[in-house]
Amino acid sequence: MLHHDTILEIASHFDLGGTPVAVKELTAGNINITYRLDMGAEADAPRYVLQRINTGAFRDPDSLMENVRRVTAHIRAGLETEGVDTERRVLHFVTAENGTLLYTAPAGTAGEGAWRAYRYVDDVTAYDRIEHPSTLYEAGRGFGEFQTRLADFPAEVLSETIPHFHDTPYRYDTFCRSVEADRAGRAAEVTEEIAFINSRRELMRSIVDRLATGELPLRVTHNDTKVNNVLIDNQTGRALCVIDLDTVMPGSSLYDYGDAVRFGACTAAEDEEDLSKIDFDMTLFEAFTRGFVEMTATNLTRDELLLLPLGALVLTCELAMRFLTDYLDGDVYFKTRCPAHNLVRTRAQMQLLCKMEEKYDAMCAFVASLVDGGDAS
Ligand code: GN1
Ligand code: MG
Repeated sequence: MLHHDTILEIASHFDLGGTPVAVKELTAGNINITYRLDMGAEADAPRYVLQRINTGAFRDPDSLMENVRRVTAHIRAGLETEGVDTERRVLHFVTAENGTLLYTAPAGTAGEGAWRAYRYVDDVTAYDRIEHPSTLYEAGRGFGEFQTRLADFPAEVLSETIPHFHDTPYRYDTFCRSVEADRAGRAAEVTEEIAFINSRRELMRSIVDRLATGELPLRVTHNDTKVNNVLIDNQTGRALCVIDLDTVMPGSSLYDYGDAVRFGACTAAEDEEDLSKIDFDMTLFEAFTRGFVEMTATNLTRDELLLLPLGALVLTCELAMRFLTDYLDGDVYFKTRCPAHNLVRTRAQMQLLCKMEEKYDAMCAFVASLVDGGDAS
């Protein structure tokens, strides 16, 4: 964690209406560095999130914040039209002294880099593991609603914050180059994992190829839908607000659905070492799917809905490959807690993918039953 004084100095460049009395690091993300700022000891004192954008991953933070500004404004406007109180239903970013949503701390200073702040949403949980199907159902509704709210957002105004983010064949080429370069000298110890990825090469083309032919439409999507990116109200148990908007870009609905199911219906953590604990839970899968389809059925095409389970397979394989690529590159992208962390993550995603492959027909049958029973067209 950065020094307390450094964080307070960074915070002083934002219009927070005072000086924080407490700072806490929030460690759930794998990319950005995140702190919660408490503006007073009282329970109802305002709180903020202060976050340093990882500019190794996001090369152009100004364009990124412009995307975020537009997307949150669009969602806010939609909620207002419906007469909904927007306070806890969309992120509210705070203006910095330069009038933008970004403060850039000078190079060479302790806090150097691009910072942003937003109002902390109180009395909510961002679940790392969801065990109750009813909560996962809500997460499905939350991401489905997000997708639907952006259905009329003009995709052409969005910058690509990470080019080729879910361009899985492109990532496969990058992976092959990393195997070849073997920069960290680790390729010889992971031949089985490399072979596993190579054997799924065709699978990894299956969304991008369908986008290219038009079989799947290009939409504005979130692209990073781990279930801890939807805030669940502690009082009502309902999904309130989708967070982590850095990768909102044109993409496929299968990415959002697939990544959420990958994370949410797994019986263990993303970096579980004991592979016997990793399974794909059909009850959780069904709950998420029910919520997501309920909120998107009038928006997505019938073919798209029927193909949703493919998203879970592709995104799980893609992430196994991304973790393995980072392991081969010497851990330069994802935050890691130990040298084997990316390899442990790779193996966990491989195990999960095998479990999904076993259950794939059942997954498709469930989605088909929802689509046939509903009003999707
Ligand atoms: C990263 O930072 P976080 O945890 O929200 C990554 C996602 C991965 C995820 C795996 C910009 O997300 O793509 O699925 O880790 N985000 C980026 O845990 O690469
Ligand atoms: Mg993220």
